Formats: sequence, structure tokens, C-alpha cells
Amino acid sequence: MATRTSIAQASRRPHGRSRTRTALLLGLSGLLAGAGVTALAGTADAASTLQSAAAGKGRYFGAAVAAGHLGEAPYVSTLDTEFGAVTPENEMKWDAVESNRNSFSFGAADQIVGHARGKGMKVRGHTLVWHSQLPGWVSGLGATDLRTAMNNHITQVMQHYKGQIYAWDVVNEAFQDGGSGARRSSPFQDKLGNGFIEEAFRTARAADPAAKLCYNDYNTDGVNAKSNAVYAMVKDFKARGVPVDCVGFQSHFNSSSPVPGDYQANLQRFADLGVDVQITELDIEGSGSSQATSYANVVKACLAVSRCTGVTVWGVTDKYSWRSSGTPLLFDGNYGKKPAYDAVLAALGGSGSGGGGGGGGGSAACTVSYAKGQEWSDRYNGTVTVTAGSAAISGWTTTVTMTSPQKVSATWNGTPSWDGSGNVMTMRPNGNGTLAAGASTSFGFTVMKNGSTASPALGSCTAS
Ligand code: G2I
Repeated sequence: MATRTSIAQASRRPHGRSRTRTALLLGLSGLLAGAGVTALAGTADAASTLQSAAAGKGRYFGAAVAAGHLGEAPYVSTLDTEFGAVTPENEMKWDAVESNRNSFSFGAADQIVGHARGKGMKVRGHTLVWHSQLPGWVSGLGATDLRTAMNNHITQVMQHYKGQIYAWDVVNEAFQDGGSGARRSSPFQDKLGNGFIEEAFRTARAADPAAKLCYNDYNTDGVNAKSNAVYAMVKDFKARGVPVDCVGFQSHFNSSSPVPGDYQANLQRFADLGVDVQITELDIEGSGSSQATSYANVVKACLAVSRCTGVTVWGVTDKYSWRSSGTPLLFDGNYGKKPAYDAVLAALGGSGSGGGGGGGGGSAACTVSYAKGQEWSDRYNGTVTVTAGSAAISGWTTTVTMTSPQKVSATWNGTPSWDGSGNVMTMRPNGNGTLAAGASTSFGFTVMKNGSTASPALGSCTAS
């Protein structure tokens, strides 16, 4: 597993101590020794970023990335500091790269791949054959034409990125949910039959023999009818020499779909078939210590399975998550490190500043993040999560500013006060404002839109 060890990177990372610093010093030591001078190597301390800690365990730690956010400085610095792999969230999908037959546009995907490779990150390709985000012209084809188009798509896209992709999700989500274990209806399944998956993998191997070829799906994270069906397919592929190298477990979790108790056992049984396993789209809705524990359990399961090669979370920050209101990621909307971040880093064997993002140093500090809740024609709900920094706090204050003519009609779980305009709400705790280090609490409010759908602006958080 390549760690990022260039001098440029080591000096660029404010928190890139530990492995990168050690590597830098060792690298310098090599140079100096070559010149007949002896230098002292640095002392290895615990890794302080997700990627450096994961690399210490022989794994990568990645994030899904959207090209549209690469101009946002904190997004990019969080990505570059913490992550060692990327998956384009939408930019490599069929509708993005071949919206018209045999006319390919790679601009946005190239941007992500270029950025990642410039930083020495791995790239997971996502995804070649999927029923969703599929242009209309594909669904309209007859069987013969569809087969040609599928193979051409795989070949063209993979050859464009030949040698640059660590692993491709060759086929995505081809099985039905529920107990049937059947294949999902799709243009590929319906017109080409079960054999389309095998054909896609054979075509992919020919297009870029160096890339690992994965089957990727959701609700296959524990032992169940759907994962049994995928298991049977992979077992059959291995027995017949169909080129499959890895299985991706998306791992989108929330309270109605929690991390299964047999998560690790399920990863292990696939690994035992002779494929790598990867956590490919991890996100877990929730907050605070329960979210943190679930995240840690997923990471520990991957570490316990020797063929689990890495973990990718499905986004960098809660604010751009595909299910943002569930705050499912490791960094809040202000790029503050959440308790889940600390738990993941600890599970990876690293040690950080204690999290809380923006806080730290052992003195009272807090961060805030916003998530939009339910929306109606005339109003919407919002939630602000307050997270203590690396020290316990006994109280907090933060402001939420609405865009005129919006008005707040209700609040809960906090004590508000208002400025003269009625647009700026200062929120304090209801009663006891104590939060343990890294712990979170949330307050909520309803905004009457009065014609404006703008999201509120958050002020900073002041802790006492
Ligand atoms: O749904 C979560 C993931 C499940 N597994 C496969 C993944 O590829 C999938 O990712 C999501 C993206 O995170 C979303 O960002 O796939 C969605 C589409 O199926 C993506 O949403 C789409 C929106 O539906 C479009 O309206 C939008 O134009 O994102 C597009 C680009 O922002």
C-alpha cells in the first residue's frame, strides 16, 4: 500500500506528522548518508490522519469526491490531508461520460483523477455497468446493439484511464433487494440475461489488465438472501475462471439498516473465496457516540479481515452528502472532526488531537454544523449540532442567521434570544449545557420561508 511520502506532501500537510514526517526524515537521511553525512531519523509516533493510520495497517482510507467541490479550499485541504483514495461520486457514471452513443466526455472525471494522482492517492472507478444514471439511448437498444454498446462503453472508459485506476466497480447493484436472491430487472438483465455480468468482467479484464475488477452492491453487508446470491455468483466466477478480483460492500447504514452483527463474518466468507473485499461507500446516519461506535465497528471488521484492502466513505463532509440531513460522514458541515472521526482514527491505531475540529488544545471549544430537515411548501426544519472540542465544556452559545423575510416560528431543545431585526437567533442550552469532550447535542427550529428558500448561516460556537 503506497503511503504518500513525498517531501512536497509532507511539508504541505499541517497535521501530516508521524509517518510522513518519519518518511521525510528517513528520505533525507538517505540523501545525507549518500553524501557521507549521518542524519538522525525521526521517532515514529502514532499516525494522525485517517490515511496515514490506515496505511500503517496496510489499508487505504478513501472518500467519494465531487468535481464541483474541488474549488472549495477547506474541502480540498480536508481531502488532501486525511484521505489516500478517491472515488468519483457521479463523474464516471454512464450518463456523465457517454450521454450520447460513442461520444465520450471525461472532463469532470479527469479533474478528479488528475487531482488524486497528483497527490499520490488511489482511484476507485465507479461505475461501468449500472441500471441507474443510464442514458435513455442505452435502454432503447435491442439486445445485439446493447451488447455492443456495453462492451464499447467498458472498453473506452477503461482504456481512457488505463493504468490509473486501482479498482473498478465493473457491475453495480445487479441483484434485487429482499429474499428472492434474484437479479434486478435492468436493460442489461432483461435483454442480455444473467450472462451480462460475466461478459462485462471479461471485457473489463481485456481493457485494463492491471485494474482490480469488483462487483459492488448494497444491503449485502451481512449474511442475507441478497448477499448469498452475490456469494454464489462470485464462487461460480472463481470456479470457472471469470475474472473477478474484489467485492465492494457499500455499507450505507442508518437506524433502520444498522451495521449487521455478522458484518465481519460476511466480509470473511467472501474473502475466503479468493477475492479482496472493500468497504466502498460507507456512511452511517446519526451523531455522537452511537455513530462513532458504528463507524469504529466497521473499521475494526475491515482490519480483522486480511483481504479487506480499504475503506471509502461516501463523501468528505456532511453538507455535501447524498443524505445530508442524516449527517452520516466523519466531518461536519464546517469540516470539523466529529466523534466518528476520532473513533475511526483510534480504530485504525492512530491518535489525533482529540477531535471536535477547530477546538483542541485542551481548552473549552465547540463547533457547529447545520442540517436541513423536513421541508414543506411554506417552511422547513433545520437542526444545528453543537460538538465539544477536545475538552469537556459546561456551556455553549451560537448564532443562526435567517435571510429576510424568513422568520423562525418554533425552536426546540435550546433557549433562543433575538436581535432587533428578528433575523439573528442566539441559541443557548436548555438548562445544563455540559458536554463531554467530543460529545454532541442538537437544537432545532422551523423557518417560515416567506418566499425565500435560503439556508440559514451559522455563526461560530463559543464554549465556556
Ligand atoms: O445513492 C447512494 C449511492 C448508492 N450506490 C451507488 C452510488 O453511485 C450512489 O451514489 C449516489 C450519489 O451519491 C448521488 O449524488 O448516486 C445518486 C444517483 O443515483 C447521486 O444523486 C444524483 C442525483 O440523483 C442527481 O439529481 C444529480 O444530478 O446526483 C447527481 C449529481 O449531483
